[in-house]
Amino acid sequence: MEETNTKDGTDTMDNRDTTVDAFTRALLDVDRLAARQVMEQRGRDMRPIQFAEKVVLPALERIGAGWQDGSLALSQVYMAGRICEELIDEMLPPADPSRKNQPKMAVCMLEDHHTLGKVMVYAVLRAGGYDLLDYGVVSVDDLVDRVKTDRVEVLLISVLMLPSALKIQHVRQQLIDRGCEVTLIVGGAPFRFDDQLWQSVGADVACENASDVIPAIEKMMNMEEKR
Ligand code: B12
Repeated sequence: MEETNTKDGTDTMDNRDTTVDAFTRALLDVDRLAARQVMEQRGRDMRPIQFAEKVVLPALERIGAGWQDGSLALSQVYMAGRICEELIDEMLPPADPSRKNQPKMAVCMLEDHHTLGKVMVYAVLRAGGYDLLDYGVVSVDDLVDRVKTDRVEVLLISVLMLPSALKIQHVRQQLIDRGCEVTLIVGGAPFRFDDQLWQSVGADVACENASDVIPAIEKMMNMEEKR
């Protein structure tokens, strides 16, 4: 059975499932206090990013599946998302004061209002010592204008809807047309469902989790140095 990196090494999948159950229940009851209690209890032996990825993400996926099969209302999905947003904001650490020597970076959601993935990517990078611009929700044209003006070298795009993911190819094409050499790192549910999608929309890298972003950027920087 898979183990997580806990202090005493006792966090089995069963433990984690119980935590996901308790957290999901709290979200569906719109019980912020109970959700926070689960977070605080698990926070003793899980790093914040682990909690976000191993508990928050599966709980929201379960709730999303409930909405798809008609057993839950969109309002429940919405409130669950809002509570998670507040908790993630609170638990992910603030910026590391020692900023890294790094390429100019920006993160955005492309015509998509599913904010949690982007919030996590931004927080992980800031906590890891990277500085980056946060464009929020942008359209293709607006994004390309801003990337050009800000001379962005690495662009991180988060999308959760397939139509938004497909728009990334227009971003890539416009960047080429306007002579911008930009590394595109993408993430979000459509890329988890289809592992070839990132290539077909012209991205350079796809990350499954927010915590994969730092290794991806480091690898990219090492490759640049060797050129
Ligand atoms: C919560 C939720 C909502 C909430 C959003 C609340 C909020 N403030 O974010 C609300 C209720 C508002 C909502 C609305 C809608 N939703 Co919705 N929603 C979800 C749900 C259940 C969970 C999404 C989520 O927050 N997950 C948790 C976060 C943390 O996960 P994540 O974003 O994937 O991020 C992780 C990784 O992907 C990665 N990552 C993400 N981005 C990036 C980027 C980079 C650079 C990197 C490195 C990593 C990375 O890091 C994170 C983990 O570490 C999903 C179901 C699902 N399976 O994803 C549906 C889902 C995304 N929604 C869907 C739909 C259709 C909608 C609506 C159109 C519904 C409607 N009819 O109105 C609207 C559209 C809103 C809009 N215009 O954007 C569909 C999309 C289908 C599709 N294929 O296109 C899904 C898949 C549900 C489904 N199965 O049908 N939704």
